Amino acid sequence: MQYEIFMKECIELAKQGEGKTSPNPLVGCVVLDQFGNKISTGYHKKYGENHAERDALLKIKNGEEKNGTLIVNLEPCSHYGKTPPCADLIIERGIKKVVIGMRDVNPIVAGNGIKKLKNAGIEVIENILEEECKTLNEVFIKNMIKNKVFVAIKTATTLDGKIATFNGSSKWITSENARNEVKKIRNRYDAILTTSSTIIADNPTMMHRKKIILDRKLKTNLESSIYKSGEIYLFNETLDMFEGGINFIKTPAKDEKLDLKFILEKAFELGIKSILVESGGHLNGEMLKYADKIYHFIAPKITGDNRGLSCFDSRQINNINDSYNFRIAQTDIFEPDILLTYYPISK
Ligand code: AOF
Ligand code: ZN
Repeated sequence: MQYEIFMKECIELAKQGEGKTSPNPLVGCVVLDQFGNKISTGYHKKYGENHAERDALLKIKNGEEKNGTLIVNLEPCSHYGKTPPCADLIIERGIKKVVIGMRDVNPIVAGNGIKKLKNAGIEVIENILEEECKTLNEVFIKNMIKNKVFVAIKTATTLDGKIATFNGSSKWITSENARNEVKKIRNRYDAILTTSSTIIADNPTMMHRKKIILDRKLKTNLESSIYKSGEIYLFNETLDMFEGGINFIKTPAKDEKLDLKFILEKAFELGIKSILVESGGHLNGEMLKYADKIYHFIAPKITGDNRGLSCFDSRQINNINDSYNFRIAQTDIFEPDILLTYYPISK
C-alpha cells in the first residue's frame, strides 16, 4: 500500500512545527476516506495546542472520515493532557484503520493508545517508516527515555579540518548557502550554546530564543552582539543572580573548565530540552562526550597549515583505536559546501 507516501507527508507536515512544540513531539497526520482519498491533513503547531490527529479531524465537517484511515507518525495519545485523548476522538469519528510510524515513548501513553484503538475494533498498522519517524523525534525520545537534554554540535571547517587559520581568521569558511542552512538548524533547538572565546574572537549575533553562554571568569563584554536578544543563561564560576535581563548561573569548575555535566543538567532543569553547540575546537572536543549528533559543514578549501585551529581539540586521544566513532547518516550539498550529519556509535 502507499502508506509510506502518506507517512512521508506526515513527517513533512510535522516539521512545520519545528522550534515551536518543545517539550512535545513533532507530529503530522493525514486522513483518508473509505475509498482511500485524502480528505484532511493536520499537524501539531505549537506546544499546548491541538495534537496533529485532532487538528486533522476537526477540519472534516460532514463525516467523510467514517470507515476511513488515519495515518500519523506517532501513536495517538490515550491521556487527558492539555487536550482530551486523540484515541477517543478517532474512535468517536468512526475511523476504521490507524497507521502509525512509531509507538509513543512517553510512559503515560506507551502502547495504551494502540490498546484503546484495538479494543474499539480499529485495525492498527505499526512501524511504517519507523526509522525516519524516530529520527524526526530524536530529541523527544532522548528526553523521555534518558531524562536528559539532547546535544547537537555544529561546526564548519576546511577540507583539512580547520575552523580558522593560526591567527584566528575565519570569516568566512563556508558559503552563504551553508550559513543560511545553519539558521534553519538552529531553529530546531531550544537553545544555542557558545563560549566566551567565540564571543571575544568573533562577536557573533547568533539570533535565537535562548542562548547559553559559558564564561567562567565573566570576561565577555555584556555589550557584545550576542547579549542583545534572546533569553541569556550565563554559566560562570562566581555569580548566581538575575540581573539586567541575564540569568547568571554559578557553576562548579575543574582544571579551569566549567563542569559541562552540571551545565547540561541545569539546562534540562530549566526546561531546555535540546541544545545546539556553536563554538570552537576546545569546547567541541570536550562536548564530544555528551554529543548526540553532529552537523559538520565542509568547504572545499585547504589552509595547508597545521597551526590552524581544529574543529575538535580536546587532546585526549593517543591511540587511534580510542577515537570517537560515528555513523554518517546524511550528506547534503549546499553549493559549494557539503554537510555531513553524523551520530556517535554506541550511545
Ligand atoms: C503532542 N502533539 O500531535 C501528539 C502528542 O502536553 P499534552 O497534553 O499536549 O500531551 C503531550 C503528549 O501527548 C506527548 O508527550 C505525547 O506523548 C502525546 N502525543 N503530543 O504534543 C501531538 N500526538
Ligand atoms: Zn493526542
